[in-house]
Amino acid sequence: MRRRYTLMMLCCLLAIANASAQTKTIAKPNIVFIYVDDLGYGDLSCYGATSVKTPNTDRLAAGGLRFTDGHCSASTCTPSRFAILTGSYAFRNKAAILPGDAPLIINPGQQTMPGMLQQAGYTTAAIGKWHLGLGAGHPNWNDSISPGPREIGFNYSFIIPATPDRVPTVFVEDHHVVKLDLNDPVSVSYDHPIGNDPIGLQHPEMLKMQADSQHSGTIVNGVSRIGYMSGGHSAYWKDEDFSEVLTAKALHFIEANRSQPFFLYFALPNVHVPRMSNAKFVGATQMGPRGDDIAEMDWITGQVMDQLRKLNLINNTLVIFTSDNGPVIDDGYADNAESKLGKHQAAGIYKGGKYSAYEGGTRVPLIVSWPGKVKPGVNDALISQVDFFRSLSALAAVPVINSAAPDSRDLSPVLLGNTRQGRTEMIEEAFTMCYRQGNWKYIAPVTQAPPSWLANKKVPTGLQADPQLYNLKTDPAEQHNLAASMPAKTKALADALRLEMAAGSRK
Ligand code: NG6
Ligand code: CA
Repeated sequence: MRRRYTLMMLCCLLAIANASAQTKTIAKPNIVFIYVDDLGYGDLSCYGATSVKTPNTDRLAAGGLRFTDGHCSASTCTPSRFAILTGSYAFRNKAAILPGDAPLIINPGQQTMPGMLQQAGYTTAAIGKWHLGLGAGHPNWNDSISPGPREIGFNYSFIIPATPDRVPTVFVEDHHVVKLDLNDPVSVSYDHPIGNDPIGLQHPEMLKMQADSQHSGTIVNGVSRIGYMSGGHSAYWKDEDFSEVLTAKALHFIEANRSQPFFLYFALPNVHVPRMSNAKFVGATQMGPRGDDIAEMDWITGQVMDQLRKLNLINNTLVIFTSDNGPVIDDGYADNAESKLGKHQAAGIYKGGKYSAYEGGTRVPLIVSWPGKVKPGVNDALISQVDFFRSLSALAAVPVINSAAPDSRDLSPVLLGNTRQGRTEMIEEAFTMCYRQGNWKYIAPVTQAPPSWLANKKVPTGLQADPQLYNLKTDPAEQHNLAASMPAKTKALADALRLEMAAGSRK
């Protein structure tokens, strides 16, 4: 009797141990998030590009799941990044493109995606472009810079504070500017020139590429930037070294954390302006610096995948590859991107691109891979990056606290390729609000004047005084505005958008 009881207990214990071992392997994949900057729907060969070859990204897509209706939440960077990390649409926080000395726009008290994973035992890192603000605004770059990534859930950070075209042109590692000499302190201003360094407006002869007036501030590495900066010369980055410096940091983080669950948020500066690839990639394509920067981006992706393979982590790592907004060809620097574009369609068949309310603004490449878990193929489900928060929480079996991630939906079955049933509706932001409902797309009339520099962009922005309605099934390129002929449908979508904006709903 006693023996039978012991045997029963032993079986029970074994069953429990087995179950928990299983939850461990299933529940805590490493997560590597490769976030490319300004990469358009048509910029990869696996999405139809022929003027540039992206073999590493194509391989990721071939072994994983490639989405055809995946969206960043906005057609510019800061809002999209805010939405990913908080699970909240950016308009709820009025998050817009930030200057390089803006305050951190994510509240350290709120649950964030990295914070949630950290609570579940993940080691987390943000490497690459940040652009979500630092400190309380106008931080002292010569001191400890806080709050920043470390205060919102990242164990480690090595960042470009804003964008490659904005000062300060220095890396910040955790709380400090890298290689700073305190005898030559950094100051930053976005209102008026400071210090003695030349500025582009006055010294165009010193420039590697000419720039528009907004990009004509302090010259660093032969390129004039947005904003003014003095000091910090020993800490200046060299744009051509971005790929090597950042990739080395990412590979090191993966190796150092190989034996425990990790989350790597790897935000590449490619293919944002100024496009200054490493010499290894200059001339890699016929498209000039923008094409070469795509080739370099593909190499970086290959390096990350090779590292995962080499360390035998590939089967236990969920890789998500996507972009923060649609493509832009001329974004302020004379880099021949327009003249060398040829037949390349950076947004594929879609209209518009970065800054645009049309599909080209937010429909971006989205590839997910996790061998053995994600069913390979192509998926046309509607999915937004704002959904990663709750989807990852489900995949990693980590609870989201109630008030967090109000706009995020758990679409983990979609990410795993188990269903094509994604969102039925979705908000898109682009200096106005857009609303998808199935194949219908509504673009609200503009209510506020967009930034004046937007008027110089060649990209169709979709910003109009009248409402727009498109049927993406029959008119994916948004050529026929049906708002006037379908007033009831237009009103229904406008009302649904207003309701969702007012509610902050989670369905
Ligand atoms: C714009 C800049 C553009 C780019 C963008 C941010 C001008 C005229 N243009 O304001 O060059 O920096 O902001 O890009 O200033 S993003 O990908 O980070 O959203
Ligand atoms: Ca961007």
